Amino acid sequence: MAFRWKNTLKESDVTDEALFLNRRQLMGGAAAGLGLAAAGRAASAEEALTPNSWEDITQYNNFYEFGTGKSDPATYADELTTTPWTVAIDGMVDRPGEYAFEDIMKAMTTEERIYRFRCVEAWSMVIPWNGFELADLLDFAGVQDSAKYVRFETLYRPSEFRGQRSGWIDWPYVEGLRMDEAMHPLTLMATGIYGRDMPNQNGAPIRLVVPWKYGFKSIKSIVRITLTDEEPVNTWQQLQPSEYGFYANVNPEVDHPRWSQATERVIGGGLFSPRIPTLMFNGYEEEVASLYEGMDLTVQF
Ligand SMILES: Nc1nc2c(c(=O)[nH]1)N[C@H]1C(S)=C(S)[C@@H](COP(=O)(O)O)O[C@H]1N2
Ligand SMILES: [Mo]
Repeated sequence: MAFRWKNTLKESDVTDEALFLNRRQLMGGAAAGLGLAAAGRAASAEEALTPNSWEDITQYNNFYEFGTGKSDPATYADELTTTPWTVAIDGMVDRPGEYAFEDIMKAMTTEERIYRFRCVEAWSMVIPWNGFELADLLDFAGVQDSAKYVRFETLYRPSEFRGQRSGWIDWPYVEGLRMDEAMHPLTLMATGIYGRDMPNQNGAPIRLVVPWKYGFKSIKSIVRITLTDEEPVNTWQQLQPSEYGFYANVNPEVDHPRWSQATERVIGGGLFSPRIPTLMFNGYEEEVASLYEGMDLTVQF
């Protein structure tokens, strides 16, 4: 059963960003009630994180469907239409279907999660997401025992995604998770930021957020979720397998072949943008290290 933590205030209590910035994420009493040994694993979730500004989060993006520049997603975001939107859930599930985004939202309860976000390019932010646990959506669809992985696909629509008119990436963008990673309570399907609907440049209307992995795992604008028994080949692994793997766990001890992963540049620091040490599993080690026991993380990077 999933553990949960709640915020001290609900979205309805948020009057402005300044108030928002004063909030802390707290471990909910619910988790203790479930009898989980919450103390250790709550450590990073409980820590006060100061989110980046709305501007940082929505003006400095990676979303190659809109172009490769950091400001391309914000510049061309309006070219994408996100209504109507459906998410196909298929493969090894009991209730496959084309689910309308609104129906998913009716079935799920969203909450706020303030997470660290670390790109493989060695920059980072702190982002206040709104969303629900992927596990809840997978339970809703009914995962069959034969399923070992989850494969995600982004919308393919070159008429609106100008980046898809060039073919250097084999569109659509694809990502994947192992089943235990997908079911982990930190793994979020995000539908908003700062209590507002997800901006297009951040992956509207629904995207994945896996806070202990490099940002490229957090696939945007999802239209298909497939339960499978084969490890999916994700887009960056397909493009450059010597540099990007399937797991992509944040790890300061395993450098990218072309740069160090030991530190990261904090977005929003202006000219004096500080570099801070990168944390193992991006600071979520207590919660997720057990998933990778016995694995050589230098080989399965
Ligand atoms: N479909 C799709 N998803 C994507 C990407 C992309 O280019 N296309 N870029 C990834 C990378 S490299 C990062 S760092 C994050 C950036 O998310 P953000 O712009 O919301 O910060 O989105 C990830 N998800
Ligand atoms: Mo990234």
